[in-house]
Amino acid sequence: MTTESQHRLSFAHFCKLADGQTYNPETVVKHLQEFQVAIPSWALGAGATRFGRFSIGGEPSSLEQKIEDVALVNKLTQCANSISLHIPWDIPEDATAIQQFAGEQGLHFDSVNSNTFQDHKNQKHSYKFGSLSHSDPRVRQQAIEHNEQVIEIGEALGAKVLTVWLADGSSFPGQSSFKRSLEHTQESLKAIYKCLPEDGKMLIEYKPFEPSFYSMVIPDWGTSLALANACGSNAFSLVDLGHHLPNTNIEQIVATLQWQKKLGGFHFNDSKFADDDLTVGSMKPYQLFLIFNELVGSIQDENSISWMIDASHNLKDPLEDLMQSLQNIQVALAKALLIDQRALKEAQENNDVSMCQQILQNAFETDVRPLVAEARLRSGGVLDPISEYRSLEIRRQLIEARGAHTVASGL
Ligand SMILES: [Mn+2]
Repeated sequence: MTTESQHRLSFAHFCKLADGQTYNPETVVKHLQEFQVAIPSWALGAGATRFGRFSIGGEPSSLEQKIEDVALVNKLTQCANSISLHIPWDIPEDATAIQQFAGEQGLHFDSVNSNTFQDHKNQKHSYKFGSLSHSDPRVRQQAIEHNEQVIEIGEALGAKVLTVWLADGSSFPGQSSFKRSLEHTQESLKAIYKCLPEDGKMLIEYKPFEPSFYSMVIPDWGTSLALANACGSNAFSLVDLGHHLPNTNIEQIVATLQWQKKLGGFHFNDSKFADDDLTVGSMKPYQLFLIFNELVGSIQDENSISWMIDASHNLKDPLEDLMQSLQNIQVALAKALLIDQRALKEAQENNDVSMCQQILQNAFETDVRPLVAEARLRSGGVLDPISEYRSLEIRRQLIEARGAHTVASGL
């Protein structure tokens, strides 16, 4: 474990070595302090596979408790000042009171997520065979109205971003018509889009497979982009790192969507196969760095992308998992900010392939942890969030207060 005085030494050492480099450590620290990632309300309990769920104890059982958990993560890390809600898992009974409660803890609501991938209590029509793409107009209308309700809840909470992810698809060839499903989806999304507030945004998330195995109605960025374009200027694509087939060049997708000015949201996680929802940066940190290399332009200009962690698994303490994810996001961002973009452009123009690789790897191999810790300390966080969390025995206290067998709402 690094002590505060060791940190001072390593930060001073980093700054000294940065003499003559193209980056300014102070500027990187400033960018790190400004970069905030939303925490979803479903990432605070033990996640699950479809085979089982193992409670970790002390899980939040109300929206207030979820807000308290996010506030705790933010207090230690100072880079997670917003919360993203899943409706209907977390419908606030009194939106004004909840917004105030979150505000008192330094948090705001970032985005609201609709859910038409499972049937809700007292719902008239089933989503078993789809929602916005369903062959039956009554089901589509019900799903549209659900999204409208989510927009309203978001507005009451000060969240202007609606994220739509559809589980719609087919598991057997011939089960549904690709074209008709897309036409229905487009028509439904346009109806939802009309209900957005003027400064609201709609983010359309894609996924190549699962829960449907033969086809998903919105399987890729191209389909998501086409639908966003059909809706209007406030509709965007959302990239979830786990929603790609193995070996997909996600950084290129990010660049393409930025080129089209249609990258609106980003869900961080990591995976070995596809939607594994593992800790950000735990599997492919170089890929994360390359993605941030594409993103740094928009981070430095104007931050209009909604950033969120979308991970949930069943082994670690979820709060520790979130703190590790946040650290890895900041590390990847800091490394991307070290890249000598001018030299990279020159090497690219000269087709100097070795130098291009060298420039990226020089940045990637730099230990930026002193910069990340410095940013955290300057913002009022702690040097080592997980050590602090463990030495304060927070999980033990949560179990004492909430019980050993509580289960957070969600999957
Ligand atoms: Mn997602």
